[in-house]
Amino acid sequence: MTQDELKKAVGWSALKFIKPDSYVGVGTGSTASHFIDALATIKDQIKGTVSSSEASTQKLKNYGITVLDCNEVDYLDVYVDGADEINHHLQMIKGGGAALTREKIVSAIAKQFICIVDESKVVDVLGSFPLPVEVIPMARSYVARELFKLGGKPIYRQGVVTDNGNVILDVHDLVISNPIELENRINSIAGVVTVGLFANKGADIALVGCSSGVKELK
Ligand code: ABF
Repeated sequence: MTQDELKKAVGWSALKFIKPDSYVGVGTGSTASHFIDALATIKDQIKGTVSSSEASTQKLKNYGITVLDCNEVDYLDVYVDGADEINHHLQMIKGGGAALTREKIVSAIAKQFICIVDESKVVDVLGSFPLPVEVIPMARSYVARELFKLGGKPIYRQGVVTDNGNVILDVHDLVISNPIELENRINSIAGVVTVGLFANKGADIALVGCSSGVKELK
């Protein structure tokens, strides 16, 4: 199976976690896009969605799926989204699609986070994928210096402005042996909006697309 076929398989397999009359958080990226295709087939069974990006919002609305403002709901029953890397503790690197801030907000209000990935995203140690950090534009150089002190090599993601009007630094060469500690440390740097480490609050279940089928990691 191709990587996209594996992504489609997990995107559709997430439907079994969508209960009637639920509020659904929807992620961003190509795997989440397959989930939206699947969600469209049951759109009349859910109360609505909260989206993690303008791109996903557009796709949801094109299907006629209700998209609610995050401030209209107290919680989400489930959040379904991809990841760039996920370890065996279900901690993740996210943000390759530049949607990490809204993704972390949607994850925060969800009772359950279902991560949908193809097998290439599962790693023993996070960090081979450059760690995205969303930064207030005026603080870009200062934050880069602070990230360098942490042992990383921050690269400015040229030409990218997030849905929130901020910029992204992608931090290379990190070996993330303590994801929670690093998430908290980077969060404390003035000017950082969001770090793409989902470690304090990881996924509850990972659906992993493999050539032998979809496996559940808990
Ligand atoms: C999104 O999923 C982002 O956090 C992450 O970059 C992306 C993975 O992209 P894809 O599913 O296209 O591999 O939630």
